[in-house]
Amino acid sequence: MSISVRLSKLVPILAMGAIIAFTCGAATAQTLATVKSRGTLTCGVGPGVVGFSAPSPSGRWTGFDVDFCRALAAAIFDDADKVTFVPLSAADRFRALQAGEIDILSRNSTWTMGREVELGLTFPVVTFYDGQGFMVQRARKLETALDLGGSKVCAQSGTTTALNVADYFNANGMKYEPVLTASADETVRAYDGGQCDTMTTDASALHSERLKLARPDDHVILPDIISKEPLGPAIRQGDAQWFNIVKWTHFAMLDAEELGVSSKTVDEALASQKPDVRRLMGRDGGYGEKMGLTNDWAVRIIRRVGNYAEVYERNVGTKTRLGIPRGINQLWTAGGIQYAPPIR
Ligand SMILES: N[C@@H](CCC(=O)N[C@@H](CS)C(=O)NCC(=O)O)C(=O)O
Repeated sequence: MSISVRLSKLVPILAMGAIIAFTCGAATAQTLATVKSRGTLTCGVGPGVVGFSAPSPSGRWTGFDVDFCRALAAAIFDDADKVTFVPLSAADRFRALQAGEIDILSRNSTWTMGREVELGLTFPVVTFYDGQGFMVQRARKLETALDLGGSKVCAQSGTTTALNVADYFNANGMKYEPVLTASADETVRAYDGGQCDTMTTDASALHSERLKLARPDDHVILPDIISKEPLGPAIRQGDAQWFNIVKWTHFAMLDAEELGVSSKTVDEALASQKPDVRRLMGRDGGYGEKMGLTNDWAVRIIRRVGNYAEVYERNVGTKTRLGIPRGINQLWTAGGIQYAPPIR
């Protein structure tokens, strides 16, 4: 067979491959266009962890994870209410994202390697650095989780929580009996009803779930943190534009805090001559349009939702019922590990 024959056979095959590659790329890289034409962002959230995502009695969703989707909607539509919240259980959340039922999952989900390489998902940023803790009855006067040997341990199925418990008890040569439940409310009921001696999940969620107990003050969260739980939004792989928008929404809120721009000072900031502030406000650089949004995308986020500190303090901070200190979620300039790359 001559080379020309081989090539002529190859060309249509290569062309077809290019078309398939192009259409596949296009088919998966459409999240922003889909959201814009639908007129609302579809956001998967936890069904009811106060401070992170919970509906108010009037049906309005609030919380730290909810606000991330509101920030995205603000960036896209200049309207933080253009979000349809879809409550999802721990076990169902990643399937819903894979199936395209939501545009983004913002549900206290831990970024793990398996969830990326096995599920085809990606976690663009860490919005809340957390770790797993234990809650016990105060009257037991326990000082450390190392005294929990022989416990019945309540945890939610479909989470990293259940896996970490096994690692922790096995590594420390302690016996335990897992009591796995399907929802946070069930876990709380089981613990409050005495079906287990300790309840475990992300420490932030323990602060929230403690409020659901009959007598919250009778329970303490032990100081031990047994895992790394970097929490953040998840999206499907293969949409670089959407990946950038999600990532930079978080970074804009961090950069705004670092530069002292808040929902209260955003109008002043629009007149600032500081180069960093001018780029954040979209007065220089034109990065918003290059990302598929408008150049004032960050202004919209800050005005409608706030900077990172505002979102944190409003939902989970020390002045809320959860009372979680900023801790490692402080900015890097204040001793924490929240660090945003520069907008430039
Ligand atoms: N960060 C862990 C745990 C996430 C999780 O689902 N935590 C439970 C414990 S509070 C929760 O949010 N449940 C909400 C619900 O079922 O209402 C993970 O990603 O697996």
